[in-house]
This record gives sequence, C-alpha cells and structure tokens, in this order.
Amino acid sequence: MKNWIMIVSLFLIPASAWCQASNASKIQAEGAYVAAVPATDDNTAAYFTLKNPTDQAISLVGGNSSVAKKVEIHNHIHKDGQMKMVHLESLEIPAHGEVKLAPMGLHVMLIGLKDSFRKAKSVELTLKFSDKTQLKIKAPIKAEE
Ligand SMILES: [Cu+2]
Repeated sequence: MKNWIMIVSLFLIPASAWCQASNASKIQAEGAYVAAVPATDDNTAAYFTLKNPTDQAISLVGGNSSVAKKVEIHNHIHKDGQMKMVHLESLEIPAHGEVKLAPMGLHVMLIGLKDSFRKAKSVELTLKFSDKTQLKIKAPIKAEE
C-alpha cells in the first residue's frame, strides 16, 4: 500500500517543473541596469549586484542577450597609468557573499549592439553560472550612475 502511494505522488509532479527547478539559479541580481550609450557606440555595459545565498561559491561564467552579438565578463584595471578593460573567464560569488558590478570596475559587457537595442527601454539578459544554472534578468537602460 505504501509503495502505491509513492508512485502516484511522483506522477503528480509535472516533468516541466523538474526541469525549471534544476536550471534556475539561486543567485540573485539586484539593482540591474544597462548603461545608455550614443547611437554610434557598438558596446555598452550592464551593472548589478550578485548575491549568493547558498553554502557554496558559485561563479558567473557568461551570458547572452538578444540585443548584443556577444556578452562578456569584464573588469577595469589600472596599468601604466591607463585604464584598461580585461576579459574574465569567470567571476566568483562567495558563499553567502555578494559581488558588485559598477562603473569603473567589474561589468558585463554587451558587445556588438544590434538595432533592437536602439529602440529598447530595457534589456533581457541571461546570466550563466558554474553550477549549470541560469538567471534571466530584465535591466532598464539608463545613464551610468
Ligand atoms: Cu568592458
């Protein structure tokens, strides 16, 4: 009798719910926005604070957006008195910690902006993490702050 009840309860959970639950990231993105740029600019940057409420470090490893050809994780460094951008393969968010992406520092670069960006008021961005999960965010386009 007990076995019979277990089989029935397994069937009651739809397969789609399993897929979504395993693919959705536990990382939270707060205060997300994308910098408004002149129409002649091919690139822009997205900023947000990533919070990791879990017991394990999780890294941001990439992303994509329909408004840009490529999405990369970047940092700004000072070298020989100049400000330079460097491409990072990944960005770790410590367990129970947070990482702030902000102008003049860490950012997510949207490279090769498409025409759809020019008319947009917000950008949908998918962030990919080292634990194979994804986070979809909607970031308004506004002046850098
Ligand atoms: Cu950059």
